[in-house]
Amino acid sequence: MSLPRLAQGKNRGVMPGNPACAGCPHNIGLRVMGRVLGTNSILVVPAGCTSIISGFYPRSSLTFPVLHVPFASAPAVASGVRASMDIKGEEGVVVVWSGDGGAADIGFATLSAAAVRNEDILVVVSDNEAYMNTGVQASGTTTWKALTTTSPVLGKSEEKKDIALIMMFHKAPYVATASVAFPLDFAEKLERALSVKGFRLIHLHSPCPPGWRFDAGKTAEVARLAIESGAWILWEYSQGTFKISPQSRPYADKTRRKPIAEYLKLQGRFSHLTQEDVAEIERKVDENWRLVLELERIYGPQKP
Ligand SMILES: Cc1ncc(C[n+]2csc(CCOP(=O)(O)OP(=O)(O)O)c2C)c(N)n1
Ligand SMILES: [Mg+2]
Repeated sequence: MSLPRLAQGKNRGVMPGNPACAGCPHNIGLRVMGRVLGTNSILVVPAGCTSIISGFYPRSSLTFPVLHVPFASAPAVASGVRASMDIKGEEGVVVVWSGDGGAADIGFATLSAAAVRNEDILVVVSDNEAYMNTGVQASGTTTWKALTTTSPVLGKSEEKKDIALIMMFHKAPYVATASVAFPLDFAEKLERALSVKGFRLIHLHSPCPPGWRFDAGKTAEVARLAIESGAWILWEYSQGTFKISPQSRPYADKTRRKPIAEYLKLQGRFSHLTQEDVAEIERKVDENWRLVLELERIYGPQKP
């Protein structure tokens, strides 16, 4: 991907002065997406913070044409938009821009069905690990032990659902993880997704200052620490081949990872953790790495 293309159009994606909270990760993701996708795309947005960020009709802070749709329907609506564009012979990319609640929980049935039908759509799940727009309720992707307004006092008792791996095992043509701390990696993955036909999904890690309770100036720092501690792993599965991304590769070696406590201690949602909890989270990180390395062994460029 060429840098000049990324640099074009300063306010592509989302314009300044919109109603997002300070430090909002969705804003970062939308901006990167706007620069890569350009004007030849349409966004289908289920209910979530982005419905608010886009503003009230007839104004819009988003530079894409946007369809605001009921929560559970976004991938189904996108499939219909794609079909109608194909009938009319119209070019362009149909993108579902969804929160984690919209994709992994409430809209999961239509997401799974669109993947099974191999619809020619791109889904970006901006995962802030809770239902933020309605006041930080736990979602399927909220991390174990995180405090939310619907979790027990000691934090969420269930595990984080891995929506990217679930979609990979739909045998979708393109599935990747990304992070708002690495906009160029996200941009390159968007570009590669655009070169593939069929169902594509990018799971974007999006730390949320008010929801995770950290300083609004630290969004990128928290996202970066997630990578450096190994808690979030960047990888790409394209047309049957699985690869760990270069930004995450060093952290396959456990000794190079930052202590998970450095990532957790910046976030108020983990302020109640005991040392045993932190050790257990570290163990889960190790386990996840073993899984991802095994996936690369089986589905990697040098398949057995
Ligand atoms: C069927 C339905 N249930 C609940 C709601 C209320 N609601 C609107 S936005 C939202 C939270 C969305 O969470 P997520 O998809 O994670 O996006 P985020 O706000 O975190 O960006 C909820 C529960 C709704 N609009 N429709
Ligand atoms: Mg969310």
